[in-house]
Amino acid sequence: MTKWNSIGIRRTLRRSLRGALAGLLAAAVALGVAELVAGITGPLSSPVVAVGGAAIDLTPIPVKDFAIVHFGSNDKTVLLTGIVVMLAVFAAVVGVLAVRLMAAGLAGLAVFGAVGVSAVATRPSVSVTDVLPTLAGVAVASASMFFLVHSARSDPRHRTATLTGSGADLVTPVTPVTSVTAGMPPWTGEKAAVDPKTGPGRRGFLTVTATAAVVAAATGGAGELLLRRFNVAALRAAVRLPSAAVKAPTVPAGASLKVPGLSPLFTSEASFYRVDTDLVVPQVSPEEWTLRMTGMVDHEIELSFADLLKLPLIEHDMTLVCVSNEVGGSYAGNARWLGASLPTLLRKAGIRRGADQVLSTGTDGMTISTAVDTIMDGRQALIAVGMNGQSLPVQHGFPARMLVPGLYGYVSATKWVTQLEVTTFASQQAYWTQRGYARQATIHTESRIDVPQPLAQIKPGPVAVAGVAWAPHRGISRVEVNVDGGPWHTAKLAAADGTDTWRQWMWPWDAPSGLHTLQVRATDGTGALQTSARAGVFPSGATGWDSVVVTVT
Ligand SMILES: Nc1nc2c(c(=O)[nH]1)N[C@H]1C(S)=C(S)[C@@H](COP(=O)(O)O)O[C@H]1N2
Ligand SMILES: [Mo]
Repeated sequence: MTKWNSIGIRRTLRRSLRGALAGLLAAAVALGVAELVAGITGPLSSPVVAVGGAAIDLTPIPVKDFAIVHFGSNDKTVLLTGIVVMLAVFAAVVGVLAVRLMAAGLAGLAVFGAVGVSAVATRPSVSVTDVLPTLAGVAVASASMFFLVHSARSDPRHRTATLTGSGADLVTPVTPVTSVTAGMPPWTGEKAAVDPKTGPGRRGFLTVTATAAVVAAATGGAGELLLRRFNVAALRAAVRLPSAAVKAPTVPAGASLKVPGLSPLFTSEASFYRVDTDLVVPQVSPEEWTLRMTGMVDHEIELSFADLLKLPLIEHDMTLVCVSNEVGGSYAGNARWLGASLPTLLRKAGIRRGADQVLSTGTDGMTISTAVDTIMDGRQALIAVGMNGQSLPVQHGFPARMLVPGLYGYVSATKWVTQLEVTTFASQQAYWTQRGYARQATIHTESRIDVPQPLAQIKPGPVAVAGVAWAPHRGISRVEVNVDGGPWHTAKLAAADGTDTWRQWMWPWDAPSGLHTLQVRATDGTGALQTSARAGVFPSGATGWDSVVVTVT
C-alpha cells in the first residue's frame, strides 16, 4: 500500500507539474498572439495593458498614493509585474485542473478572455477591433491548451507502472481506489486519451511544449515589431517649432547658485518627473491631432497642429508640481515652455455666461477640470508644444498639453490634450475629483533641502545647506533654515526667474560635530509663511516643513 501511495503521489505530482507547465504555455501563447494582433489594432488593445489600465482606474486612493510614494516612477513596472505574476499563477492552476478535466482548462481560458475583453471594452476611446487581440489570443490558446494538456496526460512511466503495479491499470487517469489511497481528489472525468504504446509520452510532451514556447515567442516578438510603427518619435523629431512671438524674459544673472547637488533652475528632460495613469505612453501623431473647443462657447473651434503652430507662441518659465508630491519629494520640475495662449483661444471661442469650468481631456481619457476664472485672470496659461527648447517629449504630452501656472498638475496640466469643454463644476466632474481629490487646488508654498542629503555623513566646518522653494504664481520672498529647532537663519536666495518658477536658496552652515536636524521654511510673494501643519497628499497636496538629519564627524 505504501508503494502504491508513493507511485500514485509521484505520478500525480508529475502530471500536476506538466499540467502547470501546459497552463503557463497556453497563457504565453495567448499573450503572444494577442500582442501580434495588437500590433495591427494598436498598443492599447493589448489585454495586459488594458487590464493594467483598468486596475489603475479601480485602485483605491490610499493604495495609489502608497504606490506613487514607494515605487515612484516604477509603480507601473510593479503593477505590470503583479499582473503577469497573477496571470501565471492562474494559468498554472488552470493547467493542473485541465489535465484532470479538459473542460476546466477551457473554462479557465474563458475567464481569462472575459477579464481581458471587459478590461479592453471599458478603456477610454475603444473601438470594436480592440477586443480582437484578446479574442484571438484566447482562441489560439484554447487549441494550444488542448494539445498541451493532451500530451501532459500521457506519461511514459505509466507503462513501467503497469508492468509492476500489481495489475492496477495506472494508464487510465487514476482509478477511484488509487486516488483515494493516494489521498488525492478523485479524477473528475475523462478516460485516458492516450494509449501508452502510441501516445506522445515524454518526448511528445517536450515537442508540444517547445512548439508552444516558440509560437508564444515568435508571435510576441512579431507583435513588438509591429507595435513600433505606432511610435511617434520620428514624427516628433520632424517637427520644426517656430520661434517664440513672445520670448521669455532673460533669466537674471544669479538665478543659479553653484552648489553641488542642488536642483538646477531648469530640470532636464531625464530628471523631470512623470505622473500619469498610462501604462504605455500615448503615441499621438501630430498629423492626426486636433484640439476641439466645445460646450458653453459661442462658436466651437477645432485646430490642427499646423493651425496651432501658426498662432503667436509664447515662451514661459514655470514650475509644475504634482499633488502627490510629499514634503521633500521630487514630483516637481521647472521648465521653459512654449505654447499658444489658452485665454486667447477661449476668448476666440467665446465663453458663455454661467460657465465656470474648463474640462480638458487627453487621448488617454484623462479628464482635468480647471476654473475658468483662474485661466482668465491674467496668468500665462498655455496650450504648450515645446519644453526646454524642444518639442514636448512624448511622455510629457506630445504634441500638445495644457499648463496653468500655480495649479497642481491634476487640475491644470492635461497631456496629449485634444478637447477643452467649457462647462460648469456643477454638471461635470474630472477624473481625480471623482476619486475624492479637491475640485481646485493651488500649489502650496513648499521648500526642500537638496543638500546635504538625509542621513549624510559630513565633516565639521563650513557646509552649504541648499535647495529649492516654490509657490508658483505667488513667488518666493524668503527662505529660512534652523538647526536642531534653534533660531531661524535667513538663507541667501538666488535671483528670481519670474514668480511662476521655483527659486534656489543656500545657507552657509558652520557644522559642529554631532547628530543634527536641519529644517527649512519659505515665505511666498504675498508674505504668507509656509505652514508647519503636516498634511498628506490627499485630498489637496502635502504641507509641512522639510527636514533632514545629518551626522557631522
Ligand atoms: N492626459 C493626462 N494628462 C495628465 C495626467 C494624466 O494622467 N493623463 N496626469 C496629470 C498629473 S497628476 C500631473 S502631476 C502632470 C504631470 O506632468 P508630467 O508627467 O509632464 O510631469 O500631468 C497631468 N496631466
Ligand atoms: Mo499629479
